[in-house]
Amino acid sequence: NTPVASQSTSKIWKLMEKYLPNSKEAIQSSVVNHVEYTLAKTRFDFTLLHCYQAVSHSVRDRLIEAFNDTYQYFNNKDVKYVYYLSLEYLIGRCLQNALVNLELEGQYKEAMLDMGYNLESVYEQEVDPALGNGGLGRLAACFLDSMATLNYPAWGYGLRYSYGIFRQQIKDGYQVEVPDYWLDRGNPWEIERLDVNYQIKFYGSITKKVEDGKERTIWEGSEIIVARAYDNPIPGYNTFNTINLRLWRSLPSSEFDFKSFNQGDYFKALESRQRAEFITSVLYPNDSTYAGKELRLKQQYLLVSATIQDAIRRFKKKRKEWKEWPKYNALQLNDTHPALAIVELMRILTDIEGLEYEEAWEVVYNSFAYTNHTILPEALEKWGVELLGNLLPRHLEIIYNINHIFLEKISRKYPNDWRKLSTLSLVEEGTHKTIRMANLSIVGSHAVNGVAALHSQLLTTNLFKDFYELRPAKFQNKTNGVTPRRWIRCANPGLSALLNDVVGSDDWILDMDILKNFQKIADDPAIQNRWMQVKRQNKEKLYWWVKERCGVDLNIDSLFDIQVKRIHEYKRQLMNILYVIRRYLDIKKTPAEERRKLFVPRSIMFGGKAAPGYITAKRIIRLVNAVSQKVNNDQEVGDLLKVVFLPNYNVSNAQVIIPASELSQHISTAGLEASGTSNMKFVMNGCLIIGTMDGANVEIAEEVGEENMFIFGARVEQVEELRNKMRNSNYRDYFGPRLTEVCDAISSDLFGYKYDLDALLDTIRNKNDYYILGADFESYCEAQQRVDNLYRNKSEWTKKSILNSLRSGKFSSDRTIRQYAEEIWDLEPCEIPNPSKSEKER
Ligand code: GL9
Repeated sequence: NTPVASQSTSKIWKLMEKYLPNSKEAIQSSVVNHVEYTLAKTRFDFTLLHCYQAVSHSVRDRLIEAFNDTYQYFNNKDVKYVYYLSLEYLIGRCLQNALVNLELEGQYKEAMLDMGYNLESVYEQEVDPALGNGGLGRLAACFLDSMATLNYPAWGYGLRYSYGIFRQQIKDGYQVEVPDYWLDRGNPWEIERLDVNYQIKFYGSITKKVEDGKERTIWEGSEIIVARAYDNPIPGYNTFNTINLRLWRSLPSSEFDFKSFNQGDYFKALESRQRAEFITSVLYPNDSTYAGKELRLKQQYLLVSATIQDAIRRFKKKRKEWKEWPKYNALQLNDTHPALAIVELMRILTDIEGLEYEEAWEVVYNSFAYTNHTILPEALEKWGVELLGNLLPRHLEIIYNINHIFLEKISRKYPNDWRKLSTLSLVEEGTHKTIRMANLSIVGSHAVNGVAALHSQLLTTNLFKDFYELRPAKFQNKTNGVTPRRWIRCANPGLSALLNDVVGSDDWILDMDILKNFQKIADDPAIQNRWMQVKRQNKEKLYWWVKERCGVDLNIDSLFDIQVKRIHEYKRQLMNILYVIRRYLDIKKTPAEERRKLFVPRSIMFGGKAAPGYITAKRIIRLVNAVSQKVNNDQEVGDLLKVVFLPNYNVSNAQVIIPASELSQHISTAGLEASGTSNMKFVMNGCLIIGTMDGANVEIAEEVGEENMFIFGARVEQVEELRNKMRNSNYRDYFGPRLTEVCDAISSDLFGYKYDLDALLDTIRNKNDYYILGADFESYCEAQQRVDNLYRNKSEWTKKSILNSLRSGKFSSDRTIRQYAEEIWDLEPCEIPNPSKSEKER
């Protein structure tokens, strides 16, 4: 594998110094080149899909130029890197994003139109890579965009699942999951690195050896596989910097199956190869719940081990001492899923590199940081010691070691405080002994953060209280953010053009805070009109989307009221649909001639996937569809009320749905939504929020003003008391008459599906309304009344919509990433020189 240095290779490098030109002719010829030589297509079998593939390859060429230059430059400058470790990345479609970030969208649009293709329909050919579940995975993707844009030397590391999150179909009102084999048509964006492979070991045994009076541990794995790198260039906006999302794929290792071949069992050898490939085959489709499966632990360890080996190989080239590692490397854990990285680095440093335990711990502790994304107890990862000890025996031993040393310190500080010892311990004792991955992550990291102010505060006062008291300085807040490149510039071109006109440039894309300087336009009738036009065009696009996929004809003038997110009891889609039923019953009770006076026409849309095993969530989808069927076919109601379930909510659908929304629902039980990130996208796109004081909603209210939102419901301090009150009473009392009547209507079989729907209602009726729907319902109805009242005044509504958007600057992920870089990673930007425009346009 050694490169041959000779005259001819230096000729290669000389030739490679040229950059691809970006004139219309040059773009056209590069596209046509790929049609002929990459796709081997002729004019007779050339489809729109092939057009997409050729265009993507031509854009990929440009990305690769920038990509190679970027890491070469970083390397020459001897920079510190941040490694972002995540089991999930929901990057969404790449083509438009790449063109926008390379500032080539205009040129490509023109070049393609000239050849008879509309670029927008080319975009539609791309499959949506969906290697994540929801907010956590999408956050990782927004962070990559911001890290590239802000010129931070960064790497994203994850897994290249063959199957992403399932595709959701709705059959007879039920969710049906269809496997998402997203690589079906190839993936022009990735670069397979045939030469970047690492061995990953599982199972086996450990032996101790004494060498020169020092004990050494040797772990011999009994199953060895290979992780291979697939690189995905992530371009920054308005910079040449392009960073790498490196995804690992599991493959069989050739050494391993020699054994079987020698034994003459050919088919057994093949089977073991397939088992190896299976590891990165499918993303676990759970949102905020821990499943405890061995295959998942294998996935986690594969990511961790391959990434740490890659980072070490890179560091070793620098020929520095190990104690300098934290000066050159920051490792960020996206939740506890990759927490074994802490242990893996400890293992390599002590067992292989021969460092003393304390030296190794300094290196590890000062480079790792951990982000917590939820306080839901069912999400906390706790690996059984049998499972962990069987798959990774040496890692379990190291965890026990870390725990032993940690608990000794604790008992010196708090003698005889058994409660503290047992809550802080990495090990949960009991009949089923487990390792608490959150505790491991906290102990092994120099910084721990929550994802919104309220959430970070709850971590220090509840979930991690004892850790906080031990080391308060370790705990931080980093309020989430979203990238305005994808969520305004790509998703809402109409609004982007309007903002360009208002600001006089597109500087807001890199500095959302400047929008605040233009707040006086909110009162300007001409701007208000244009603002409404943009919203209407976006609503029209969604209108057609809904008509095609759901067969429902919406009234474009009705209020578009949308709740899209994973289906979960704590997010309370159930409360939303119960209110819809309340509204339906009220409309029916009102004399026909008074209805239009009392009710604003509304189109209420739901979207989101339920985890395949989450029965209550699936019943919520069933209820929404049952109500939709009844209400949409009720002639009396007409366009006053339409209810739609939007199938297969994902990133590319979100890019259509969010800009079209006028009212957006973020109504979780106070204290349970760590942050939320779609709330930020909706606000940027001029939607008004109806929501509880939860997660980032609290900070959104601070920024845009409570008077520009519809806030309702119990505050976090009240929730526990309300739960207690309900526990001691009949649901008819804590529901109140309006909600009781709704439940009775469902139980009377008004919507059919009585068995499923009664079971669903029992989750809130039987003195166990944990998410306090009953307690918040009246306040929710009042907030909905305020929505109707305001919507009647188009100008007032539009004014608030404008203010929401102009005041949303805080929620750009650029702000978030700067804070991580300065307050956790200690990382400096490093911008690579942009090859002169003239050179590119040659
Ligand atoms: C989540 C939280 O529930 C969200 O409130 C938060 O905005 C995101 C990003 O920080 O993280 N935590 C979590 O487990 N999920 C979230 O969305 N769920 C998944 O995406 C798996």
